[in-house]
Amino acid sequence: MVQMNLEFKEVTVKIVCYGPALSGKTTNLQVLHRMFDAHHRGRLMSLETQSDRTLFFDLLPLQYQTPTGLKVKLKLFTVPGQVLHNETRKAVLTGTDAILFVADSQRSQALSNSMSFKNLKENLRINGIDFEAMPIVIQFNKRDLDDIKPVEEIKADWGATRFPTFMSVAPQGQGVFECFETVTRLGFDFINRKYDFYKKFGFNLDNFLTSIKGDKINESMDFSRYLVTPGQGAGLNK
Ligand SMILES: Nc1nc2c(ncn2[C@@H]2O[C@H](COP(=O)(O)OP(=O)(O)OP(=O)(O)O)[C@@H](O)[C@H]2O)c(=O)[nH]1
Ligand SMILES: [Mg+2]
Repeated sequence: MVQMNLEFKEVTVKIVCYGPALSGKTTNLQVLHRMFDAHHRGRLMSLETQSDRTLFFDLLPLQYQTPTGLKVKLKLFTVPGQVLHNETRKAVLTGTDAILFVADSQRSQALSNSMSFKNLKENLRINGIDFEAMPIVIQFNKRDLDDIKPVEEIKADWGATRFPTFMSVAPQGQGVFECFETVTRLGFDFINRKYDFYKKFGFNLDNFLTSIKGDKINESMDFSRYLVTPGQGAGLNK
């Protein structure tokens, strides 16, 4: 749930990267950290075990100020995907405004993907968050590997969903910013529908996105190449 502090003219939005173990959630944040404008990004905080597995979470904070003086903070979190860390996943999901679900495209990971998606639904329910209303973007990562599910098969498995769905190769940055931008648009638009946020606070989402983009992003962004399905009724402002 968005935190609005009118006294300090501050808004904090939270987006969580969810998904099965080793699907590439931490990699998404590492790549985004490199892509974002240095003036707007904070330090990427990662709490890992020795073998690079997320033990608690990663956090990438972004800060931006509107010309009217409103401070906008965007906090990007990852959850630990390993099954045993469910208590941490529940805790990280608290108060989330939108979710990027990072799935692993390898055939061998199909069951892990669907179990993780079920786990997401259950943990949202436990947190008292309405799954049906939650803005969600799906990323099928690891498209560079062998034995991945073809796009047509993924579409057939998942059916027509409301979730915009992208393909990615996270370490190469392919599809990463596109997912980030889409989930951010959905999250902010969702908050705006509830709080009339843009008008009340003089906030412009396009200006925000333009400001936080580093130079590299404009060169590499390619929605049509990575977007597989735009989702139904996603209400994208594009
Ligand atoms: N080939 C390939 N490897 C990837 C891709 N994305 C991530 N990886 C690799 O997969 C491994 C796991 O990536 P992480 O980003 O740590 O995965 P995670 O989802 O954060 O994993 P947990 O923290 O355990 O939940 C790392 O070795 C990454 O370099 C991809 O698109 N292609
Ligand atoms: Mg991780």
